[in-house]
Amino acid sequence: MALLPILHFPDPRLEKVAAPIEHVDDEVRRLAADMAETMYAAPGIGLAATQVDVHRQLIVIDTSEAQDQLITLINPRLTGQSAVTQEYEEGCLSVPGIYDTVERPAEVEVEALGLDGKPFRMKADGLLAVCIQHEMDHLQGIVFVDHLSRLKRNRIVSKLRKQQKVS
Ligand code: K1U
Ligand code: ZN
Repeated sequence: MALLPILHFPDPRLEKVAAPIEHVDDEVRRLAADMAETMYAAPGIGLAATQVDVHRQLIVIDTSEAQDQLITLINPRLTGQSAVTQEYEEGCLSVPGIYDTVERPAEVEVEALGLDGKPFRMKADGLLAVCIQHEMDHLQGIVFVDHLSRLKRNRIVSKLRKQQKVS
């Protein structure tokens, strides 16, 4: 297994739209394992392939306290969402040190392929619903700061560009 480098906003590669995975093979399972290792090491509760510069529809998530409930979603598709919304202060491994509130549907239903290549459905609420939507956004080239006002987003871009110049 290997730790993968994570792209940092505003890297334009974070704006790429991920392609569906046609075959769930050993290469995909290895990428999923490397992404899980990278997520746990960061530490984080989710990671999308886009963030490690692989533009394929693959997400890993673990929102459990003990970090022992890994969920892998391949080609995830939103099949339902609640009208009721929730606000959550989100963070992102690609936007280090920045946290801000995003409003999203409180409950979602998702269909995806598992590591065995078989389709499954899951319902989520609370933090898991937030994280699924945040990671699915990454696969569409959307970062959580894109949900903030233009003013806030521009301030974050300037701050991170300055930090990236000195580091
Ligand atoms: O997409 C990512 O970069 C992962 C991101 C997921 C996320 C967090 C919060 C709301 C929505 C989505 C993170 O994991 S940021 C780090 C983080 O939240 C965390 C780190 C250690 C322990 C607990 C949480
Ligand atoms: Zn993120």
